[in-house]
Amino acid sequence: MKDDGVILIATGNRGKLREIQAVLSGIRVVLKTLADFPGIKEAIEDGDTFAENAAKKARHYSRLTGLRTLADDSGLEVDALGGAPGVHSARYAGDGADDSANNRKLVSAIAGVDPPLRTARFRCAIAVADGDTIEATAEGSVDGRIIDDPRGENGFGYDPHFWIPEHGMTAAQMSPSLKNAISHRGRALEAIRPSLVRLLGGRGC
Ligand code: ITT
Repeated sequence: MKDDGVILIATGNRGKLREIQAVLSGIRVVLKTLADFPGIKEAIEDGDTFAENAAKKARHYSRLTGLRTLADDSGLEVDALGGAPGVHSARYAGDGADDSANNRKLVSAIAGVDPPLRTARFRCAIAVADGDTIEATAEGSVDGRIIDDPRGENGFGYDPHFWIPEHGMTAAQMSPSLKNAISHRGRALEAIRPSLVRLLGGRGC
């Protein structure tokens, strides 16, 4: 039987990891990360949906480590680009692309589209696996618009180009706590929290 007090947060993305750790800090559990497993083989993310990829990652890392594992698959869907970059968000500008290259490609792809038609959303799917068994899943999203000029220094990824009208700022201008309160990831994590607390032996604060 799994050690109920330990969970692996299986992401190689430091921005995601920071946000997940902050939201889960209220649950009394030991959070392991991939840094605890140097050289671990990376999961293949070849699913068509965020939910499929989250489940693939959670199963993959749980099988390899023997730990209960939480994985996040997320990305940006831009309506004027037919939903791109979607599940390819991390590699939009090519394999190994960094955030700046992805953002440059985004801004150039959307050039000439009128502001009212620049609607977009971040989506996040989270899965918790124990070996091959998916024990819990949740999804969250947040709506916004794509702007040409980056604003803000916080967050990661596409945040500086993702304008959230209700807040009058980009996701990169938000404090970490505000972003976690309203973001796709924050919402998915809140939705999965009760299942996590149950799976982890009722160790919620
Ligand atoms: P892991 O698979 O190791 O978790 P990854 O970065 O490859 O890390 P994904 O395949 O889920 O993760 O791709 C997510 C990409 O979507 C991420 O690299 C960003 O480009 C973008 N993204 C997701 N959430 C975001 C957020 O909160 N703010 C900005 N960009 C985000």
